[in-house]
Amino acid sequence: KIDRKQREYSEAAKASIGRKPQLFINGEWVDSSHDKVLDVEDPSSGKVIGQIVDASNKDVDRAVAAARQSFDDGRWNGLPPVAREKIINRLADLIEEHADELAELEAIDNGKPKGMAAAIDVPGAANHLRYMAGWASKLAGEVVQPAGAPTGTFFSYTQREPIGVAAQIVPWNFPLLMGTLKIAPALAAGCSLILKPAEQTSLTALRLADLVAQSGIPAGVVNIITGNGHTAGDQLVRHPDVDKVAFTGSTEIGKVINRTATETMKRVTLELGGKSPVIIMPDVDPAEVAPGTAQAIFFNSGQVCVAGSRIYAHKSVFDKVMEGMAETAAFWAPRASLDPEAHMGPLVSKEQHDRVMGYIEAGKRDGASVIMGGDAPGDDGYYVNPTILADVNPQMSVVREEIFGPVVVAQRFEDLDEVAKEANDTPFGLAAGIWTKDVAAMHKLASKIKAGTIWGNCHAMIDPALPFGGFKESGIGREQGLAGIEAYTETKTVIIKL
Ligand code: TXE
Repeated sequence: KIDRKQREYSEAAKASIGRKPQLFINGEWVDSSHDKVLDVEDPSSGKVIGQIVDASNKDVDRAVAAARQSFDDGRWNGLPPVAREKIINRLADLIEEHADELAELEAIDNGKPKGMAAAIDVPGAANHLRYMAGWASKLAGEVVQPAGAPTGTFFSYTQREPIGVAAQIVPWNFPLLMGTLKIAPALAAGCSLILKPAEQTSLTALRLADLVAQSGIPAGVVNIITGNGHTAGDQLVRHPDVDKVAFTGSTEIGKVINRTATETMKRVTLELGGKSPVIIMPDVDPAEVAPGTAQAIFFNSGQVCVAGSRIYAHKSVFDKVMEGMAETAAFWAPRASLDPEAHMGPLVSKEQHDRVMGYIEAGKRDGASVIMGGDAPGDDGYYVNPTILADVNPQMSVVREEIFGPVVVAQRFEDLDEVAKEANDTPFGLAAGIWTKDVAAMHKLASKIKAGTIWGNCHAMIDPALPFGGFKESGIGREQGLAGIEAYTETKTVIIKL
């Protein structure tokens, strides 16, 4: 049962939560043009704890104008790259200096355990900034010999230039991490930007704005505005002075954004939903594998785009893997996010809670059997017990659709060629996990699975240096690595006749 005593906030968290609803535009905290606000909820208790601005179209225009001006006058992209690198690293230092406060705020706002936020989200945010800061001074074009002209008759080269103003729209599952993951390459490339966090989880992005102001990033380069997606988000995507849109969220909204952005030919990167398969081969030790495949789905309450939500275990190890996963139930039992014992918190919102419970009920109705969980603790927060459904078939909604909760569907397989087909039988293509000691089988299967990232004997190992993105309906483009910063540049070719 949920320990209600573990819900006391620190003074620093109270100060952040109680701040006046404002927007961070042109290096300053400003009031909205209207008085519409959105409630901030603590999903561990279901209580409203504060308010944020629901930005108006005028607010969005103001933020875009600030970004545009800061880009056009070169106050950031005109700096020597090493100067940008130093300032981005300073922002990473500030995040590390405020690590405990940011982890607590994230836990309160999103519901994830504070220990997880402290171990994953906050250091990850600093790492993404540091990694991309280094690219600022290393981005370069190349000298290219024209194929149809004799050597020495033309001198031609390419150069990488920042795209301009980027609108960055992020979801609620890793609010601070997603926000910094988006701003890091944009800043390193020399872009100016407007970041819009999700309406459910804006507190750490607002605190990040304070740190941006202290970091030495010039005013107007980073603007952070809160508000609804279908209003403020949509206005950002439509705005003619925005050159690029970077979005992480649902495939449904990704399609809408892609269509809207195309009208003004904006550059677009989209990181969307997934239904990632986890394939467990016959040679594994089930006792070793089960904690890893449990973590693949239950980490962050399953609210992870790459969550290992479809298990395909070879029939010879299926039962043992299921037993091993069921033994992790106590470890993953949901607790309040500030409970030091928590490994899994509530879901982010009532909407998400009801959505996930709706899928579980649909699975049961369709004939799935419940190996573990399948219910909710019934507290006033948005908790769902970690759930494993078996006896499912490929037509069921629990197998086909992204649930985005602590719910995994488990199936047996016999034939290796068949399992690749089953794993690929999805509109998504974000990630996959393969568990085996057989190196050749691992590589063969890795080449057959249509997904942007394949993990072997691990899951959700995400790193700033490794390109990340989706095949099929899981997205467009890549974030992180060199590809991640190149996505914030245009290539210019210069050809000079000698
Ligand atoms: O996502 P939305 P929601 C999936 C997951 C989840 C489902 C619904 O399956 O259950 O989506 O979540 C902004 N123009 N993922 O409804 O709506 C919005 O304000 C511009 C997977 O919360 O996609 C928020 O900042 N922006 C995913 C962001 O988009 C718009 C993570 C995400 O919200 C907009 C989140 C519009 N018209 C959900 N409408 C992942 N890939 O990790 C909304 N937004």
